[in-house]
Amino acid sequence: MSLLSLFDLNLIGRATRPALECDLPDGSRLELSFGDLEARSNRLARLLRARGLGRGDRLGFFLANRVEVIDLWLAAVKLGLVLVPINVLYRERELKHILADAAPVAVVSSRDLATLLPGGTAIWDVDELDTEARSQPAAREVVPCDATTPLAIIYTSGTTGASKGAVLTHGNFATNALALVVGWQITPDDRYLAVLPLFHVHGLANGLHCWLISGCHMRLVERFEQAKAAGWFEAYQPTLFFGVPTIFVRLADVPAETAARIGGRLRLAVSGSAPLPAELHDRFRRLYGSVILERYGMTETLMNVGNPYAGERRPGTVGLPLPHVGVRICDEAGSPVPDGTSGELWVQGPNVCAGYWRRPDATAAAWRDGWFRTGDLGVRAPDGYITLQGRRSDLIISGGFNIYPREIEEVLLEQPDIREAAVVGIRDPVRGEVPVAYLVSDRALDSDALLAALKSQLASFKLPRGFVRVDALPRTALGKVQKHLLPPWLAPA
Ligand code: MLC
Ligand code: AMP
Repeated sequence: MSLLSLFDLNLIGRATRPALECDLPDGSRLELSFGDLEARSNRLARLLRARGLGRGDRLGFFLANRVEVIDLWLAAVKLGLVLVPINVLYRERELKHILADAAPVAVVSSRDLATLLPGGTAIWDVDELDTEARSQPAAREVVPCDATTPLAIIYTSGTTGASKGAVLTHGNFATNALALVVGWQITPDDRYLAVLPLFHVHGLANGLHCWLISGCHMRLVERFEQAKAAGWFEAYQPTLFFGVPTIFVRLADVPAETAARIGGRLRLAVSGSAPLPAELHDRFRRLYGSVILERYGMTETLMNVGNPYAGERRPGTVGLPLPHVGVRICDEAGSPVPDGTSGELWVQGPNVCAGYWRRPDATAAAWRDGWFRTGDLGVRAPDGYITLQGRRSDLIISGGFNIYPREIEEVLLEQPDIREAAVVGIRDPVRGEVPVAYLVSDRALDSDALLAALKSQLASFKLPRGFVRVDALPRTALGKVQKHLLPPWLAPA
């Protein structure tokens, strides 16, 4: 059964069933059945074919959450296209890199975002596509695909400062979502409130695919907004909710009575993409009466490990490997370590991507004997529960978005008078971590000028919370910066 056959259980099998609701920019509410989604995506697929796209062609999208992303996704599944989702917070430097690397035929974008795309990009306006597609026939045309057919190239932060595209196949997405639909007992009666962005795998591979395969109902919002969240929960009464820890920090501010009402309907709240503090796990349980299920995934592997649906959801741990995922914890030499000993998590399974796009060197470095080296450090308890303990690299995760310090350091080093730069993550009660920059400079630092320079090039979540001038960066005898020896960050009073 292909990925499309799984979607067809609902697109065709439950065509008249309400599938989706979302708000339109004019304030009206759009409600669609699975049959409507089938017809919309067939029309779009025909239009994309008429524009010359076929199996294996790459098409970018630079869009906030909206129904057209779903149309595009379904059309790509039907035509064998390879979509390149792009984070809408990315700016010049990130966009130039992704577009040069993936070289998509075009990028589908909206009027407000398209202006951010580098000059020379072939941009297809999402509203124009939508209007043009309406005159296409609604009957389906399908290019057969199998588990090995690529469906997306998704960019993830690279240790070299430039991100790499993970090539994810129909089979990767199918196995991941099947395990979750069964493992989390998602049924057509569920109601899923979708707030995570569809340009990253948490919202896409878990959220969107669980919805399409289970046939539950989804309310899609453009993005999570703290001020509106309680109202969405109260009005929609979701049974399913997936978030990152920052979202759960925000939800912990909801008045207790409201939270208890929301929690009474909520069957499953899932957190992932960054560590969930045990204290927040506890606070959410007390407020909402719902025990968060924490899970661990990556762009390259989709979801790997999760706390059980039935059974103990142990705070501070990411739980147990999914049924199709092999997990080894290895020492530096690549030998498995005994339980209770820290090591690097290696994973294997049909969820692991096909490799990095046009990066045989990076692919060779990340795979060993059929295992994917995650770069995450962790330890397994004798009963199998895995606790993540950090990363081999100095990756920073802020609000569930990844930041490689090197990327910020490179831009800082391009600024006048900056001779050396080291960016580190510091703890933040809301975002988990935020970056701070330590700089060796010939003159006093002009924070505003530095921020302005960074802002034009990088996503806003990468902007340092502060700049600290130091005389020199601490280095080893071989010249490697020892970030742990930098002076502690003291927030301005
Ligand atoms: C945040 N912003 C967004 C946005 N999220 N803009 C557009 N779309 C989004 N989804 C912008 C805001 O406009 C603002 O910009 C800034 O970010 C901070 O916003 P905020 O309102 O203060 O947000 P906050 O309450 O702090 O919440 C932020 C957040 C966001 C939690 C909503 O960080 C988020 O959506 N995180 C999810 C990341 C995610 O999906 N990760 C999964 C990766 S996959 P400005 O310019 O005003 O600063 C993965 C693998 C796996 O990791 O499986 O786990
Ligand atoms: P990304 O590259 O955006 O896919 O991010 C993947 C990374 O997020 C993983 O390699 C982990 O470091 C981190 N991550 C995901 N889930 C968790 C979690 N539950 N706890 C801690 N870190 C996590």
